[in-house]
Amino acid sequence: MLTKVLIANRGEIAVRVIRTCRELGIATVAVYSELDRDALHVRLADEAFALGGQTAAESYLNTEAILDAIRRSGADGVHPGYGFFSENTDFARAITAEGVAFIGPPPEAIEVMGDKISSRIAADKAGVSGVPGDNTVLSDPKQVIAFGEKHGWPVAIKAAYGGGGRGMRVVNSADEAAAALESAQSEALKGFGRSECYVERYLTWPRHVEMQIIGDTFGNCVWVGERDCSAQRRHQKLVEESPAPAFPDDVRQAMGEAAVKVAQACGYYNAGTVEFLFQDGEFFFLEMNTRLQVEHPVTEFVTGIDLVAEQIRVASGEKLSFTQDDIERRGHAIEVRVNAEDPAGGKFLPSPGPINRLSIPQGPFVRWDGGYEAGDAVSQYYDNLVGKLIVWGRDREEARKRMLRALDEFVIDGVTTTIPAHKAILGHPDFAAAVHSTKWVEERLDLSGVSAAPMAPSAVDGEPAKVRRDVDVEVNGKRFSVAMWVPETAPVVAVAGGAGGAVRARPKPAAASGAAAGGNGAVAVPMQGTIVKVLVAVGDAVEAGQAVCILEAMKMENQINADTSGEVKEVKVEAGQAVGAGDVVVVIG
Ligand code: MV4
Repeated sequence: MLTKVLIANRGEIAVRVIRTCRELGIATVAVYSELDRDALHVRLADEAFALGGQTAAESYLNTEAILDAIRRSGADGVHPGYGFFSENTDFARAITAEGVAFIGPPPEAIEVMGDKISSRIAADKAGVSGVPGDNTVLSDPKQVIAFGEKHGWPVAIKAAYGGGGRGMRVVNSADEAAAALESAQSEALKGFGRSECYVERYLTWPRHVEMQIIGDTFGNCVWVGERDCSAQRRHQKLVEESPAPAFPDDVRQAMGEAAVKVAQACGYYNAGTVEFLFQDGEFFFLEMNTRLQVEHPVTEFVTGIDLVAEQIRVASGEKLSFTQDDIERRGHAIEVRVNAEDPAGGKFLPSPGPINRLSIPQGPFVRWDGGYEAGDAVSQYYDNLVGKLIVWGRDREEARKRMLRALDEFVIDGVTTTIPAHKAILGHPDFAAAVHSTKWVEERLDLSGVSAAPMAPSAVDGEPAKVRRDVDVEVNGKRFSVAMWVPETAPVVAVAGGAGGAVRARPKPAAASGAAAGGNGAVAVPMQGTIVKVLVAVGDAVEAGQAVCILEAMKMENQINADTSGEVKEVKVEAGQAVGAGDVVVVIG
C-alpha cells in the first residue's frame, strides 16, 4: 500500500481524502495557498507545505510548486480530488515519471474522454449508444439543417472539447442554425481554446442519471450504482440522490453494464462516472467524468463502500476489495451542496466571507463532508462549496424528510448559503413525486420568495431596506423566537451565551476578502474566466465593495467588487469577453 499521500486540493474534498487515509494508516500531506495557511485541510493533515500565491493559478495549479512539495514530503501517491489537476494528463504523467502514483485513471483514458466526439466514438465502439448525433466536426450550418430534417427538431450543437453543458446551443428550426453554430463555435473557442462542434438530437425533458464505476489494474471493473443529479441550475448540481427515483432494476442493470463497457473500451481503471441522459425509459451516453465526483458520498451511503479507500488500493497496485456480485445497494441517500451563494430570487450570487457560527446537523444517518469550521473564511478566490450534507433513509421519502429535518437544524452565520433553496427543492411536491427533470429548477421552481435574510414585506419606498433577524427572548420563563425587521445597514444579532435575550448590534462582516475600501481604483479580476455581465457604466458613482461585474470562472459566477468608492472612469470589458488573472476590468477615479 501507499504510505504517504499528498492531497493536491483544498476544502471539503481534501478533508474527505485525509480522513480515509488516516483510517488506512496512510500519512497525509496537505498543500496550501497563502489564503489557506490556516485552513481545515491544513490543520487536519500530518504535514503541510506552502505553495505560495492566492489565486488557484498561483497555488493549486502551480505544477512546479506541487512537484516540489511532493519531493520534499517524500509522498508516494497524490490524490488530486476533483477540479484542479484531477483531469490534467501533463500533471499525471509528470508525477508518474518521478515514481509517484497518481490516484486516478490512466492519462490515455482521460484524453479519450476529454474530447466529446472521441468519447462518443469510444462508447459507440463499446456498443453503447449516445444521443443520436453526428460524430463529424461541423463546418457549415447546412450540416445542422440536414441533421434536423432527418432526425427532427430541436437539435443541440455542442463543443467537442467542452463539457458540463457550457457552449451548448439548442436549435429549434433551420433558420436558427447558422447563428447558433457561429455562437457555439465562438464560445467554444473562448472557453476551451478549440472551436470544434458537433450536433445531436436535443432531448427536451431528460433526467441526468450517472453511473459510478471503479476498476483495478488487473482488468476488474464493476459498476457501483447510479446517481440522479437532475436538480441542478446552470449545470451546477444542487441535489443528488441514489438510487434514481422510479428507475427500474433492469434499466439499472443495463446502464451499469453499459458504463463498464465504456470504461473498458478506454482501458480505464480507478474511479470514474459515466453520465447518461434518461428519457422515456431509454438512456443515452453523454460523457465520462474521469475523476472522483463531488456527489460520490450518496453512492457510499447506499453501498457501504469507501470509494476513496478503493481508489487508494487500486493506485497501490492492489485488486478491488470486492466483486460485482458483492455489491449490495440498500435504502436511499440524498446529498445537498451547501455553497456560499445567495439563492435569493434564483440568482445564486457568490457570498464569500467569514463563517462566524457553524452548527452542523447531527442525529441518525446524517453525514457532513465539510471544508470549514466556525472561524474560517470562504474566499472569493476558490469554489465556494462549504460542504455537503448527506442523509440516508430506508426509502426515498424517509431520506427526504430526514434531509428537511437536518436542513432545519443547520445554522451558519456570516455567509449566505444555498440552504433555503434546498429547503424549497426538497419540500416541493414535484421533487417529492420525483417528476423533476434537468430543467425543473430553472423553469418550474419559484425561488423568488427564497432569501436567507428576506426583505420586510412592509418595506416602504424611500425607507432603507429592512432585513429579518431572528432573536430568542424569554417572556415569563417561556422561550419565544422573535423576528425583528431592522435596517440592513445596522444588523442586530443575538449573542449566544450572553445574558438571556441580550441583543447587540454588530457591524456587517467584511464582504469578500479584498473588497475593502482603499484600493487604487483599478479593479482587476482574480482569475481567468469570462465576463458574463457588466453592472456599471462610465460616469456611475460606485461604493467600495459594490459589484461592478460578474465573472464566470471554474464553473462559478463570481462577483467582482469595486475596491474603492468613486466614479467609474473606464469600463474595459463587455459581457462575453474572456479575461485573464489580473486583468483590469473597471477603473474608478
Ligand atoms: C443534452 C441535453 C439534451 N439533449 N444533450 C448539459 C450538461 C452536459 N453534460 C450535457 N447537457 C445536456 N445535454 C442533448 N442531446 C440536455 C443537457 C442538459 C443537462 C444535462 C445534464 C444535467 C443537467 C442539464 C441541464 C440542462 C441541459
